[in-house]
Amino acid sequence: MFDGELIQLSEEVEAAVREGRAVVALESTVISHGLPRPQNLETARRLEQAVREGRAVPATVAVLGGRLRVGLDGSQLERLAEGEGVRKVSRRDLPLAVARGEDGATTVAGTLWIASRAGLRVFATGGIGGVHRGALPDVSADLPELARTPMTVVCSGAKSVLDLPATREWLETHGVGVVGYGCDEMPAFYTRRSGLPADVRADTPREVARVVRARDRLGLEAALVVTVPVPEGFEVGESVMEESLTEALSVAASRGVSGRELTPFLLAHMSWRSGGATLRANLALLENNARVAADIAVALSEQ
Ligand code: PSU
Ligand code: MN
Repeated sequence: MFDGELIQLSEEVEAAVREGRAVVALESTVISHGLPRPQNLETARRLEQAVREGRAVPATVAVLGGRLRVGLDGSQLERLAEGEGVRKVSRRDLPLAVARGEDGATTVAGTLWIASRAGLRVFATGGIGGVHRGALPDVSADLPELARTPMTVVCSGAKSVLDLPATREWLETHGVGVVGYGCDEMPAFYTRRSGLPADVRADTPREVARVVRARDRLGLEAALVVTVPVPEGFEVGESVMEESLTEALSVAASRGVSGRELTPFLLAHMSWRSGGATLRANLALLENNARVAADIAVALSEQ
């Protein structure tokens, strides 16, 4: 049985959950491991601000000193952005970080686990993990966690570094619905299109809220993934995308980068190789997704 004592909600988040107000969970791996300094701390603050501008309460999730935290203050965000000794915490890492009293930045999987137990229903991130390319079936723990957590996850699809068709099939097999928010295709993170269909299109927060309520009434436990394309003007050009991705994948393979290191390595290498184009896209889509998530959380709290 889950020991609720392990989770600590900030006062603001606790009050909002208790009163049924709109709350948006935010992950912290992107702060500690996904973005370079100083953009990481600036982004963490900007995402919280974007959620507030949408009239929802931001709840960044992390592990601090072995305690599961939902809703962080400024100095806690700084501690994560420093990154020193911060573990990347996916589902399997939760007991390790708790047992050792460590600091940990939660992935989509880790955040889903904690946020759902804190009573949160909407979560904004950049891109979910998925099935990696290559012979080894490296499948992110994000996927099985999505299959068993009834959360609404707003993202820009799965990163183009992944095997997108395989990731899309995985979601379908495991009952995770994909909504195209203002689009018919699943976006591919840095680019607006993937050639892979969403299950349904929604153009307003209310339409998304209707699907979420139906899912809940049916008692289905899987997440609903709401995919939002990177804002126009920040999309990464096709040739830049192809070149930086091909190189990142081959450098990762030649250096034997794998496991938890792989995703951060690919993102950093592509940003360097693209002259920052992928980083600019990443920042733009993160902020945009936080805004959309706030709108959906508000629509959900209105009934
Ligand atoms: N997308 C990003 N930046 C990130 C990640 C995703 O733009 O830093 C992180 C998320 O936290 C996601 C994790 O949950 O990468 C997936 O890592 P892995 O493939 O090791 O499960
Ligand atoms: Mn992996």
